[in-house]
Amino acid sequence: MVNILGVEGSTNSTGDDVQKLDVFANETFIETLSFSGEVCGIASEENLDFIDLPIDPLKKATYIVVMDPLDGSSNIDVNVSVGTIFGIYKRKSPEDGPCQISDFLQKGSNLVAAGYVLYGTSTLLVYSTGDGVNGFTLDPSIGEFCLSHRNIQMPTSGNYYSVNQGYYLKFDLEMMRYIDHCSDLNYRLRYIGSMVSDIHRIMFQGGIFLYPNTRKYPKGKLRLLYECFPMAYIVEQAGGTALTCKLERIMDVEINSLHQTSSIVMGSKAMVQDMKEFVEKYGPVNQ
Ligand code: AHM
Ligand code: MG
Repeated sequence: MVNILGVEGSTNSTGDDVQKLDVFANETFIETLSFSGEVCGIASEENLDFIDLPIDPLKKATYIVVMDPLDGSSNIDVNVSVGTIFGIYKRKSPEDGPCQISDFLQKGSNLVAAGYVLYGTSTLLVYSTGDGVNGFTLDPSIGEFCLSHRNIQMPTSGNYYSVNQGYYLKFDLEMMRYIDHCSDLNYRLRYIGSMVSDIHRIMFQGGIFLYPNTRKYPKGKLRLLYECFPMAYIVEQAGGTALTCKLERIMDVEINSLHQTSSIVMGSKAMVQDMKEFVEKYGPVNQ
């Protein structure tokens, strides 16, 4: 049997256990991107620092890739869907020199493309270059992703809310009140613990996804660069909204370090608007 399941033995930059499949996915993506000729630097959730790739003067690679190679790692060993999240930027530093940290510390609004891969009942690539979102399903018989979901539009409202409700008592008052409201309206709670899967449902059926700040993660748990920016980009491109719990547009949040985290609320426009009203009503006066 291939030795690919279970923990690898180390922890990542935010203290989570690293799984063997995290390492495998990370190494595979880095190797593939290194040979693409298009990418000059990579920042991965699994690496403390960014990777500066050697420059091929003939190809002049100008793209920066940020990625969470395997998101939802706690689901790996129990065969539940996981995903890959990635974002693509243009480098800012001169093309003939090494990459700089400033090439990576770019706001979400600078992304030129982003996407995710969902490893579910089929393998699906959902991708945008800033002109809508399309989905491509892997056809294993030819080894290609084929266009299967053209111009995905997120419903403006829905019946699903997705949050780790086990942390309810650790949320701020306004988030508790909003979650009570979701329950009062008989919204259906769905939480896989794999953001790609949770968002993917919302992309097609409408709903809201929340990962608020908690006592354990006062600044939120999800990483801006590898998780929040790319997913917010896709959500906005599909017609949805993505905000922090302080109501700042995710794409405009200043980023100062590679592994910076944020609270996040995203999904159907009307539902995020509803949540916004709860923050305005119950949140601290001077946010
Ligand atoms: P990971 O990148 O280590 O897998 O963490 C990210 C995941 C998200 O996919 C998911 O929304 C969240 O962590 C679940 O966290 P929790 O178990 O605290 O609810
Ligand atoms: Mg991960």
